[in-house]
Amino acid sequence: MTTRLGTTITKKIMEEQRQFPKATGDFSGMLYELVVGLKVIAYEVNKAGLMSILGQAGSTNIQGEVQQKLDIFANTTLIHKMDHTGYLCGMASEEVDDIIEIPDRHPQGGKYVLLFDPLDGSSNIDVNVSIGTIFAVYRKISDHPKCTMEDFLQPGTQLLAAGYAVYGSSTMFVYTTGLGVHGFTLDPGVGEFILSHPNMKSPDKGGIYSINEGNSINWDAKTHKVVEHFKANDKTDGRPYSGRYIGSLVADFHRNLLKGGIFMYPPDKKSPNGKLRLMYEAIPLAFIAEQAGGMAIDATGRRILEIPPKELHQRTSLYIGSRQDVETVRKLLG
Ligand code: P6P
Repeated sequence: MTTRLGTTITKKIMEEQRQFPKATGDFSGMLYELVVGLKVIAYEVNKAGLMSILGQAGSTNIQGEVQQKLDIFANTTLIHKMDHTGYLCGMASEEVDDIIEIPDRHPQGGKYVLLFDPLDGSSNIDVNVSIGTIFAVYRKISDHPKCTMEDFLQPGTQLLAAGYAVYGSSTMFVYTTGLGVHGFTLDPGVGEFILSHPNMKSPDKGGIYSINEGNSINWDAKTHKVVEHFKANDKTDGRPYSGRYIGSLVADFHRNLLKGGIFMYPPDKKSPNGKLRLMYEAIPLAFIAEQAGGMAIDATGRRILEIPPKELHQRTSLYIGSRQDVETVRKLLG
């Protein structure tokens, strides 16, 4: 509905559902439930400093990364929010080794699978830097009654929806179902996400490059050439670009989506396949980038959405953002 508050996310989801006459409402219902889960995470993140929920949990995840208490809270929140809805046949999380099946005590036969990074950038939690949640939704494709790995290892071209929440100076929810990218800002007083950025479009060429230059000793010659390109002095081309790197993928991506620019995480000696995760980081953000007129490739120049996944937690290099800037990188890496 559109109230004095503006257009709520409920109304936007319903508007999009109406474009699919055969829709049963399950997809919309699944998105509603997910949004509630994100609100719960936002509430906890935004008061983390006041609770004993900061700091390390004393455990590590499959990535070998030290888990923060909020990592585990966000992961548990999404799993418990979504596992009994009947909309999903399974989930996958950065924090969990294998696929997460729907317990037999809950409704079975869900049509969708949900993949997520429950709290990306969590090393920044204790220093009050923006962090985020990233998600991707596919249709179940296997004819097995329970979900199988085949349902998860689908290329990004098969995505039904993707989005993220960014917990920063305000909490925003940005998503696409293939009908453009829409941004909502949480009105904490009412607890509603209100449409604040309809039909988001990324500037075709930016003025920002985002990369961790602390890794430069591990870069290859082509990566040095790419970074030097954006740092070179060519006023006719708007260079040098400004360097901006938050260290939270969602925050860096969101800034570049709004202002224009390119985020790069190249392969290097430490991370020969890149550091970021294909299934629940690169693919969902690539879907959003392309829907907003941008572009996303890996170091070989492949479109992220066309990379055939082989493993649930596989890594990828990533160059994502304004179309002209990513095209420039593809030429320089060629
Ligand atoms: P580095 C956070 O841990 C993360 O997964 C992304 O959010 C972020 O873009 C990247 O890693 C930062 O990695 O190696 O620059 O610290």
